[in-house]
Amino acid sequence: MSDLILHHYAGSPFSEKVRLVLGFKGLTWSSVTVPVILPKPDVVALTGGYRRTPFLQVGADIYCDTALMCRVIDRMAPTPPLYPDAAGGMQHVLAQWADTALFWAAIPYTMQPAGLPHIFGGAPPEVLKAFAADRAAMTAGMRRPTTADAAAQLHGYFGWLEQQLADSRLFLLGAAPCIADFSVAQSLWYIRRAPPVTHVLSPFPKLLAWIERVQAFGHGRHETMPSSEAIAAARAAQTTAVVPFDDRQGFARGEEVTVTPTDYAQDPVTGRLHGLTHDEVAIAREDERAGRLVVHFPRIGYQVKKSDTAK
Ligand SMILES: N[C@@H](CCC(=O)N[C@@H](CS)C(=O)NCC(=O)O)C(=O)O
Repeated sequence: MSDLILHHYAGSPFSEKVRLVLGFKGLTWSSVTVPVILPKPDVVALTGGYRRTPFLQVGADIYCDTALMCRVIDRMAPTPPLYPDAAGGMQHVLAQWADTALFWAAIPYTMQPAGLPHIFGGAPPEVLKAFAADRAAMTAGMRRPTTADAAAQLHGYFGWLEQQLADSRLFLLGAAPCIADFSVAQSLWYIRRAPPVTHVLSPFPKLLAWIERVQAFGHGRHETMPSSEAIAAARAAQTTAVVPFDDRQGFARGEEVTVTPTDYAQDPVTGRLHGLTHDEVAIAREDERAGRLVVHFPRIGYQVKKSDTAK
């Protein structure tokens, strides 16, 4: 069994981002398939309520959000670097743009009627209906672009990226890949799963050659693991992550807080503050089946709030 357990599903773009990072690093990992829609009892046992996909488990440490997961993978396996100095600070900015603006154009674009059968592989209408209802509830309050809006946005975005590759560099920010390549790749990977809609990429030959290079990293080596085994592994382990505590942020170590995504799938996770920095918040919680866990989130994109029930 590998130390790294990725909880994911095949058709998830954010999971593909992490699978490609694992491939780039040449790592071996355990693969737990999670449900595509709620309910997700075995996910919630480990995360405490966070339902998004993927998440990473290292023993009793649970890492939510790919922004943090990628940093953890890079810390555990530093070579080749995922954040090369040569790619500078803009690699983070570009990755964040790709994980938000580009992603939210690529998803609605691909889910147009011509793309849907390829995404759902001939699943019966009830499955599509249940998926649509689940995602509508998860993104309540968000205004999603129409297919025409999304196609226009993608044309603009892909033009920017094509221009970036115009000097025949191999990767977006230089000769070596960096985090931005993997964040951008997930959206192109998703569109390319639906051949009738991939024509949006046709005017961008350098971008098409680039995505082939990124996808060639593959996914590393992985073995399937049932979720019950992942829960048992968490129960048998103790947290090993050391997260410093910055007491200038208005919280006390051990205080009960909730951590909630600020964009969508706003399910709060409650626990006692274990670590807090400008980059990360870690909370300790108990689960009946999984035992004592530490659940980690990035600081960007999450609200940390004193819990109403805190004493
Ligand atoms: N900011 C999050 C976004 C993750 C995300 O939105 N994942 C999608 C799947 S690609 C999701 O959670 N969909 C709902 C679900 O799987 O339950 C990250 O980087 O991990």
